[in-house]
Amino acid sequence: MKLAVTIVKEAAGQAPLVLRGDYIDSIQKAAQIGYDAVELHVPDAAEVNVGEVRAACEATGVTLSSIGTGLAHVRDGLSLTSRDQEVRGRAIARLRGFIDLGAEFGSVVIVGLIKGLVKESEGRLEYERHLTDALEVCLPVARKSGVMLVLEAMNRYESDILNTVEECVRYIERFDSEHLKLHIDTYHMNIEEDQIGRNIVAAGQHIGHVHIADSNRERPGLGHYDFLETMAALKTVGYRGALAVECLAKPTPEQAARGAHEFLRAAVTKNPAT
Ligand code: LER
Ligand code: MN
Repeated sequence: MKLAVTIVKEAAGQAPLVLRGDYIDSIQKAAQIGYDAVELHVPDAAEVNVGEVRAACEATGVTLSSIGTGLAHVRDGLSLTSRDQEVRGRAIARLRGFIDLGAEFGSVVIVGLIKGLVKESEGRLEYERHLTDALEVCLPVARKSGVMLVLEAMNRYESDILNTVEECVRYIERFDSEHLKLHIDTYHMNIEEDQIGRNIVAAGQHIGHVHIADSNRERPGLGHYDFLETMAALKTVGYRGALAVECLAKPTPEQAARGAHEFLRAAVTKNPAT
């Protein structure tokens, strides 16, 4: 299993994104620490200099496992389920841009906060209709580009829908597409799941991406989350994607990245088949 760390140019201090600043510096830092990959968070794919990022990846051997798209919602207010048709249209265009970027690097594209919230939509039924319509537009684009979209199960305090693994799997199954998978996040699962290991195993082949933070969203090792149980469950389902560290950048971004890497490397070693 590849270890990845989140990178972002600018984000709020409390955002659970680790290495901050210039992408090229962060890719180099991730490589120095020993990460196999980075997860790039950006509000708009058009803000990424593909040539520069590709050169940094080639020079360091670090790959771009995943693209985080939530900043399109946080910074620019875009939502696939907005009551405003024009906003939905811009969100879909933004997601298509992320798919094109994912195709350049073989990255999965996260559909997390860009989904929007029910309370910002016209209502639950309309929310589901708009989300389904948006995915029906984007999935053929993803298929053509060989990109996987991953729908993140997020806890109730951050999202008023699609909180549990089971709820997300039920929704994803409607599409019957190899290009739409489940994205789990240990921090969210710690809040929402009744039994984490069992529910990961039940989700099985649907799992397409994994975020890692401890129960308190600090780097793994600083809370009470049972990472060995999650690793064993991921091994059982044959998960081969990245474990991407998305945790608070404390006490400093570099210390969070180093500490998380050290902890996860040891956990993966205890669980050799991962
Ligand atoms: C937000 O809590 C989160 O987990 C992000 O991955 C959403 O894009
Ligand atoms: Mn997450």
